Amino acid sequence: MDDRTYTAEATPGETVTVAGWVHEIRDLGGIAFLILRDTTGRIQVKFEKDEMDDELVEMGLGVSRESVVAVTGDVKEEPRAPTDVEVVPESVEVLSRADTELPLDPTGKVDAELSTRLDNRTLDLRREAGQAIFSIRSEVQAAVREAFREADATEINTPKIVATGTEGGTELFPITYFGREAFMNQSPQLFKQLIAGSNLERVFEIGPIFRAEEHNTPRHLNEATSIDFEGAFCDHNDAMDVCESVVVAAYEAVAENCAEELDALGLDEFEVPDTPFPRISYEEAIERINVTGELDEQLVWGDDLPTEGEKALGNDVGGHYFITDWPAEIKPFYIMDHDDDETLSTGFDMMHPRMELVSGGQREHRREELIAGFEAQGLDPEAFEYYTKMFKYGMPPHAGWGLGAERLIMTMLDLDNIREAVLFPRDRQRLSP
Ligand code: AMO
Repeated sequence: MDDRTYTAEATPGETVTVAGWVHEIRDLGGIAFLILRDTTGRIQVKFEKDEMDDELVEMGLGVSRESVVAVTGDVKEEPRAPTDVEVVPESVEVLSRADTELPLDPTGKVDAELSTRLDNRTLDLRREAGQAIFSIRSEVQAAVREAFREADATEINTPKIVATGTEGGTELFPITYFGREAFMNQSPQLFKQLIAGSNLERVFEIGPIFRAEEHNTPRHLNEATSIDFEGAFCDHNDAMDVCESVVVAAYEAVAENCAEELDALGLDEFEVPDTPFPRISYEEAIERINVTGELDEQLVWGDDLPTEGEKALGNDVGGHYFITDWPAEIKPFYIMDHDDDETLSTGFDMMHPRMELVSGGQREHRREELIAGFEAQGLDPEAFEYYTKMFKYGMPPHAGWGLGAERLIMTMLDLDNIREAVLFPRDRQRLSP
């Protein structure tokens, strides 16, 4: 739109055209206000009924809430207005009329169920808090990209339609690919490794992953966004260093650039996590969980950590931390074991006190061992020939990790449900919008 001025930039003395949604109409009798909202904030438009053209007054005050209007007029200083300025209108154009009945209250004064909000995301995200989450998400993604570039990593994009799965534990979504069975990719794992073995060496991707999770929980999605890193000539410790720096960079950017958004979310005590994140071995982790007495049954070596166990340990540690040296048998085939103890893997998880955010590790780059690992996990190495083949042509030692973007945002902003951090979540019930 030509010559449009954002409400936040309307300066007294200017004649402007502001455009946005009708947030509220306050009729005080002889005088009435239309509060117009755009992406930068709100501005008051003043109608003095007796002194203004009837048609103009009718146009401005007869319009329903959430209609889209463009108002042209002079900007005046007005200390009684919420932003100290107001517009005295010369013309009002209605660009789109809204129904008088709205499925939810976009001012947020009346609460709505999460499902109603997700069904009406356009309206829902007119609330300041909703807008704040996605502004912060955008800031986080920009900061993460910048941190990766500082770590000399190249951004890549890998296929999401694939012939084989890689992550045990969750099911694959099958699709039909020109008459053949194919799947939606669960992780860029194998592709990022293949490219770490090229001359690009250090790579990252921010992209969708698809998981036919059985669980319908506040922290699982069926389509999530994975922030992935893979670096040649890195071991698991180097990978953890990069992981910590990327997560801290995201927090720092939000602390520095998102004060208003944090305020809209009521997060006045936002803190950048302390570094270094403690690195706790799996063995120590299960001991510490057992000592809390929070679980009905004591954990033993080889158990995966149950959700309540993760929470108990999270409370005990009180900040972000890594769990290292997992039993080899519960980590995927592509994770390398320690040289001096084959029962121990180089796999690690990075945890927020509330939940797991990251899995990673050093990878098995020796072809024979890799193929043996496939067989040990009941996978057919033939199906992964496109991958194992490249290990014949000079595959450097390498390591990496995957971080769930929505879990990062959810924990950073203390959201109760992961769906709050996704525009259009996919879960067992939800396929549209
Ligand atoms: P993993 O399967 O642990 O590891 O996934 C890595 C991280 O991705 C996020 N995540 C999810 N978030 C929401 N809903 C889901 N259903 C979901 N599944 C995963 C979590 C999790 O910690 N290839 C390895 C990574 C690697 O080793 O590089 C992998 O995918 O935050």
